[in-house]
Amino acid sequence: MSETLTIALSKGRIFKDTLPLLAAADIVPVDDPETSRKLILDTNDPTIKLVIIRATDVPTYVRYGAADLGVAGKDVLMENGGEGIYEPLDLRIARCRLMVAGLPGGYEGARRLRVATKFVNAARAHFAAQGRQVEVIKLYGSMELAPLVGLADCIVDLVDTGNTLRANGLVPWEDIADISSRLIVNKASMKMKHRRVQRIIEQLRRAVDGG
Ligand code: PRT
Ligand code: MG
Repeated sequence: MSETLTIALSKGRIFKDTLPLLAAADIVPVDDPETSRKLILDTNDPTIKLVIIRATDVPTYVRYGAADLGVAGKDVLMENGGEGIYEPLDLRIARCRLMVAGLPGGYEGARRLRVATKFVNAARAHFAAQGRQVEVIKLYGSMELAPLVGLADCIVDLVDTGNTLRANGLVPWEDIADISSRLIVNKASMKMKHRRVQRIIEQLRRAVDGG
């Protein structure tokens, strides 16, 4: 009997985009997380389970070894620390850009900029590198509202199509980083379950490369 492997995923776009890659590694979930309330999903392989958790919790499960592998956005890894985990593969899914955005006009006026974001660490690092004095206001969602009601001068948020910015009369001011999702691996699992983990990494790598 082979040891169990656990893979941590979030619902929504990451699950949807990871499915075809997992299928290329012969891993097919038995239940659909969008309709099932189960948090642990069986797969066609009795030794492989998927755990379905919030996107921001994926690195935590992998760091503590509650999951051997996981899929997490680079934004999440930048913000909550990719420390203590391996990041062997860019899966090139759920792509978007981390941007500064605000009302048309951009950086004008000399006063200290107020920035609303859930990415406080990435925002602080970005503006510090520019030598710009900012006050960062932590929000948990709907960042686009902040400049409209005078809570902040600008936001730092993820942008894909730009539709959300446009719908709220905001424009991109600056690019901070290109974002995609990464395969992450627990360090002990990489050693103790080396053969199986390495095999999955290689199968996913081939699928990403279109092979
Ligand atoms: O939704 P929940 O609060 O549970 O968690 P989450 O928002 O962290 O998870 P989820 O599933 O929404 O996002 C998971 C990952 O997908 C993120 O960590 C990113 O790496 C990646 N991703 C890719 C995105 C987007 N594209 C994206 N467009 N995450 C969020 N968005 C949001 C963005 O924040 C903004 O509100 O979509 C809106 C902008 O989209 P456009 O197309 O209007 O520009
Ligand atoms: Mg979301």
